[in-house]
Amino acid sequence: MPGIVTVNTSPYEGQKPGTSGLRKKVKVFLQENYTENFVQSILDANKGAVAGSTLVVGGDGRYLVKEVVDKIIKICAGNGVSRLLVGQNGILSTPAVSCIIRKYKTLGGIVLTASHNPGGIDNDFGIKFNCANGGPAPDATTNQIHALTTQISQYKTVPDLVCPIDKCGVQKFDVEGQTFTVEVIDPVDDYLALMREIFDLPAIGRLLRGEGGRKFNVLIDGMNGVTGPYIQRIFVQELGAPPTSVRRVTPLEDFGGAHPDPNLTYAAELVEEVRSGDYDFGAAFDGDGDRNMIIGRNAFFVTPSDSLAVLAAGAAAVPYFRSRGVAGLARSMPTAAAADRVAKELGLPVFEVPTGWKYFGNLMDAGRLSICGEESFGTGSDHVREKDGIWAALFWLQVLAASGLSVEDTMKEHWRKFGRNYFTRYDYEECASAPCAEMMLSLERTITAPGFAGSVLTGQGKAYTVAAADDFSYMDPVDHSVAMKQGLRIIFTDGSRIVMRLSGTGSSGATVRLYIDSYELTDVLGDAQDMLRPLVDIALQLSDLPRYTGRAAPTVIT
Ligand code: VG1
Ligand code: CO
Repeated sequence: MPGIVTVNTSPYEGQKPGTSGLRKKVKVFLQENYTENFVQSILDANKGAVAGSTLVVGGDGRYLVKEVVDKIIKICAGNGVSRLLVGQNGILSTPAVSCIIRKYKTLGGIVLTASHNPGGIDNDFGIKFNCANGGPAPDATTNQIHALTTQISQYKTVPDLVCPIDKCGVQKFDVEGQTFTVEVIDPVDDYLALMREIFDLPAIGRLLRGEGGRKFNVLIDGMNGVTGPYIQRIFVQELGAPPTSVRRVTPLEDFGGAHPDPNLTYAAELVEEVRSGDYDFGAAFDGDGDRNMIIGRNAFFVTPSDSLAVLAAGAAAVPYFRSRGVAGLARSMPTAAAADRVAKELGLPVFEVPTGWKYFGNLMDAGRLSICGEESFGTGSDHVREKDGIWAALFWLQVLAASGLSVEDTMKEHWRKFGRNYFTRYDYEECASAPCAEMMLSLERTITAPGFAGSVLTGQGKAYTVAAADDFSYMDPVDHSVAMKQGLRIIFTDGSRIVMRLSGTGSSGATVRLYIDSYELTDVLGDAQDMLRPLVDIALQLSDLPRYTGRAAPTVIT
């Protein structure tokens, strides 16, 4: 009979969850008790509720996931958790974890992922706690977890408990007289069941198989991340798309060396294949399956902010929204305001929240928000409490099946009706931290100085008048919690915006994100980079970014 052992430990600095969980280099997590400390702190933050509870555990298949699942099983056993639902081989996409937490009404879940960050022994790992609503823990909880990591002196574990996770099934253990159950579950079953409830999958299947005249060729790219098994099951087995319509569908510990971030830079392989092949639709997802990139024939690119707006406008094509209606829309602050125009047309409320999916949860739980998104390739709804890549691709296909249009024509129709929010994001990845912090401070001083509002800024000969500028702060309309310092923004009188913030998901150094959003009512077919160059110029001059970062060009342009 395996027994509980109390292990003495001491705190590590810096176990502070960022935008979405604790993300560090694998080697940091490999330090003695580093992972154990954080997991014990998660459980301690739920004190009182842990004994007798059920938790979900799974991750994106990256290096270290299996080892950490094993540690979590042992620590949960040591802390009186009564049941764990664990994805087979440790595999569960982030939206699937959210789905399973909600379906089985568990206390929460532990997600092992660094999402879009590269994997492998020299790259990143991450641990995130999701609450009973299925969503990422709110700031109050992550702050509490962090506080506990600074004081931890012991953790409890059951070192002799042996629990293989390579086969589905129920395993029961007697831990000092209490039954501890580990249920290894199929990673896809529950998620697929939910997709069947939400969508008219047979209609999407007919489109993909070319029944009814119109053959629609898709190419779905798992980027060697967690979505592989989901893509196989849903697109090939369930919808009957040919096996050639999927690629990179085996989860690999290092993502095959890929940077599993679905954007034009890191998903260039997919873009090239769709551009040169006979494809009507391409989609790629990130390492943990919550992000999506959508492209059309000839690799026509859909900006995530536009994707949110198109899906919101087309929600009636989806049985889930037809029967429940749409209560409201939301986007993160840096996301272009295209969805706001749809909300206006449909008479719906629209919420602007800080960056990070955790800020949508309360609104969804309160029944005020149905569909939301972020410019960072995140789209989702209240079917779970995470963004959901495969759901977004199915949503697009449902809309296209109903309209009979191509991706490009759908987008152009949308712009003709609503006007277009041109959007671009420049990422300067892994810069030195100190000068970036200094740059942000200096920019904040500039834009909050008296007289800045009302001033005229010029880039490439085009003049813009500043209407307002601030460091974005947000009060949650449901629980009135406040999040401060969520990004510097300059809003011009024509509605154009410049936003600058530092990333909260990197594992080392600083990543600067510069977002530009500008609205045109009729001039909707221009090139985004051309249209936005004047505002980019203004942003670079004002922030002095090239000098502070030493970078003449961004790492990624979206
Ligand atoms: C980024 C994105 C943000 C997203 C977050 C988590 O955060 O900007 O919109 O919610 O990643 O996505 P940051 O702080 O680096 O800008 V995921 O797919 O990494 O969980
Ligand atoms: Co992700």
